[in-house]
Amino acid sequence: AVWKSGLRGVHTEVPSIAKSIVNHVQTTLARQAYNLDNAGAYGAVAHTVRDDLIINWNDTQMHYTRKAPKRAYYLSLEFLMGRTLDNALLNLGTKDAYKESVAKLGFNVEDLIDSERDAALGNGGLGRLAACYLDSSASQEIPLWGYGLRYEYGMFQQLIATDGSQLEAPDPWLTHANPWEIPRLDVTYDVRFYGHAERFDDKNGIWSGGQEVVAVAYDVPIPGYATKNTNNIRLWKSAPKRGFDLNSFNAGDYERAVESSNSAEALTKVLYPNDNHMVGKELRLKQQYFWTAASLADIMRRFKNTDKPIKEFPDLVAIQLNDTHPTLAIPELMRILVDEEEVPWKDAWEIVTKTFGFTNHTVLPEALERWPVPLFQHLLPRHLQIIYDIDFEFLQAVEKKFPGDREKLARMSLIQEGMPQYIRMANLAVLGSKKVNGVAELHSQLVRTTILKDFVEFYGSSKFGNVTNGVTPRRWLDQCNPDLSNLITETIGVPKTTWLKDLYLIKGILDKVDDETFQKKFAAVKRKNKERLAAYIHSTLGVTVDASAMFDIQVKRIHEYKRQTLNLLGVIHRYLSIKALTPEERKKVNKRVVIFAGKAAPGYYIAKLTIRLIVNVARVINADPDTAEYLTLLFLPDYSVSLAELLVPASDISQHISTAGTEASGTSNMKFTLNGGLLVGTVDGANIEIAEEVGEENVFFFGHLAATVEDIRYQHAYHPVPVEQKSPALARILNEVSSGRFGDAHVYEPLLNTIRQSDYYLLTDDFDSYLEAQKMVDDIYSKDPIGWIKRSITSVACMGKFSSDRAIMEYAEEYWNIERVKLE
Ligand code: 26V
Repeated sequence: AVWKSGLRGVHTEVPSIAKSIVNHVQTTLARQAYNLDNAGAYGAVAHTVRDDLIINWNDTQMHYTRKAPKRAYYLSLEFLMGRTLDNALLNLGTKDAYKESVAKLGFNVEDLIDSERDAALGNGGLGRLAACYLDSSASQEIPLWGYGLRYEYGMFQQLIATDGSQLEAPDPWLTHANPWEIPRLDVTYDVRFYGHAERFDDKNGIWSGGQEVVAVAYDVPIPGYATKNTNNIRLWKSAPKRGFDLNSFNAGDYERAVESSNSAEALTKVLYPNDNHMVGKELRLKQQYFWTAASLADIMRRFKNTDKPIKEFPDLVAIQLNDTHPTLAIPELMRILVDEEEVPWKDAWEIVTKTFGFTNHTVLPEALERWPVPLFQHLLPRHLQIIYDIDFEFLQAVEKKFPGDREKLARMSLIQEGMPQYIRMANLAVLGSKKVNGVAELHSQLVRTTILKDFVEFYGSSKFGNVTNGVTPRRWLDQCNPDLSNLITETIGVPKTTWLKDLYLIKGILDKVDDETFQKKFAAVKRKNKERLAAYIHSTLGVTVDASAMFDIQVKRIHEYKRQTLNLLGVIHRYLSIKALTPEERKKVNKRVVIFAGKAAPGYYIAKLTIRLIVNVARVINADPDTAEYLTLLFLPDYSVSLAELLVPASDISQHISTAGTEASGTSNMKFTLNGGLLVGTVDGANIEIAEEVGEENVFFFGHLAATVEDIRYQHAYHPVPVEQKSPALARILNEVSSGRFGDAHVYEPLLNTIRQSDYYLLTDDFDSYLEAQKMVDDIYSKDPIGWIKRSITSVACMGKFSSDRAIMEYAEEYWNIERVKLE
């Protein structure tokens, strides 16, 4: 294939690959080839692949520069990449050749692949989505770069203590050199903080003094699948502007001498481990400004190299804001244009509002970013002036359109009144953007009718759209489930390199849904994946699970809105029900293995209690000989992208059970369904669109709808009904937990009280409906196994829409107005 054979030496043949590996052992690693361990072999292989990536990277960037097309930039504080080697080999089309070369040298390529550490520069959905979008942009030949931070410590490692509590350990992922990055020590920008700002009558100004920190670029090549196009993620590392303070050094005060250089380096030390929860820390705001300022300076420098007049900036540049985290890019671009480029304010604002797009990923109020004005003023005095100027003009326009509506003005202002005042980043992102979108139909609808309602009335609805999320089928089907991928290829008679880039083509397997031979092969793939997971469970937890049992999986961040507790209470119900049966009756029970995994934010008390309760309930259930054959409950520690790659292909059902209206989209729901696991879910996020595609009869829906949630919360507050009345089954289970049956009764009271008292997430209202859905699952799985397989086949076949290729093309065509630029 063409994309494999670069003119200047992407390694495609076994001898040249082997030669290069040995060469890297001896030179790059400075080691002897004859006593090499797996880690050394991994390093040498990675460096050989890195060479391949760099050749394509260079060719692509040269091609983009020469053609000077409009480019898109994806600004994201998180890129949850996972491992790179396997994906690079797949996308380059060289996996077989490498496998053979590595074998010749006495190693197994799968072992090397598994020895790689995850790049975990993200919390969850938002960061993993960014990683899928980069893969899709390169694969679809869309000229796009990601911009982010090069955190020295990624997402913390999760340990589970003997009492079941989550413990956190740092993730020093860079301690063994990272072969997947290219340091660009010559690409640097100075970024200012603090200091003094002056503003003049034309709304231009000067910002001076304060402290400067240097941003240093590190590039991560992103190969497209079955194309030479290789995109880029540019990650910034902070460094002190001057090595250290020589005066203090000479005076013998060594601590003082390195103080400011340490504080500069602290900026990119660590990823904030909060997901869907805002904490107003100065260091976080510093990270946001450091990253947006460096990225914009870099984008501006690239634009200026084209020698186009500044008003054509939006014809060559589209910048997508991944949530509000990079919203400072809006006042920063204004500052560059007005203060540095001397563009009149009005023209500058026109440029800005043609350049940016804003994606919202949550409507949870506690996740909406607001910064205290005093903190902001101290750190970014000039940007505060600019924000005040934007706000002033905007409020005048609102007043003109809706005269006398003081409350509307107060709601829409960039400044929230109070002591202190706050800056509302979502409002700023809306004002500064050409288009705003949510991440699934229901979510985008909620954005338009709740948090941004006033803005829709003001701007009109055409500014507010939807792009339903997607996932890359390269990692989330071909890499994690090669047997299913091969089965699809042989069944639909279309080459893998075609259907993996046009996922709608997998519909072809529908022809075989009634074919017994195909059903058997399909079921055998699932079984093998479950056995692979069972082996992992045995090796990590020492627990033996029966791969013939139903595997029921809920893996995602631990959060009240995602309702892991609802699942757990359902498991306790199942346990008590089985226990109440006679040994004879038990023989008819559908066997289940229920698996949880996920991290809790270190400061999120209730989420951490949830983990502790899961672990302790598991301890009791798994030790009970009456039920052991029928029910196993597991909490797998340290959930990660790599662990997801093992879990996703092995589910019979997976759970996506957020309170309706709270989960913006979800993306693991797409991954599980694409791999033949059925969904138990609420009518929320992308669950709805998955059901539209695969057929509602193939999804186990339950629970109240988003439209009624507010009314129910009102009832909770003003006409509360005791749990005993609403759901006797639930009341009994809560009492069992309170009675100490699962240990430490008093420890769990705060968690149980969230349900007994305000029950904000409606567990009491949805519990019985949840049990009914689970009963349907049990009935169909145990009584109609063929029917189950057919549902599973049909689901896979209908998942074409959820490729991130579709999503990235929607952004390209409808939001950025950019086209493919193929490297020949
Ligand atoms: C927000 C914040 C708030 C400030 C402090 C730290 C922090 C860190 C991350 C976030 C992002 C929250 C939004 C988020 O992750 N949303 C998820 O986005 C997924 C991709 O669109 C979507 O599938 C999930 O449903 C949604 O929860």
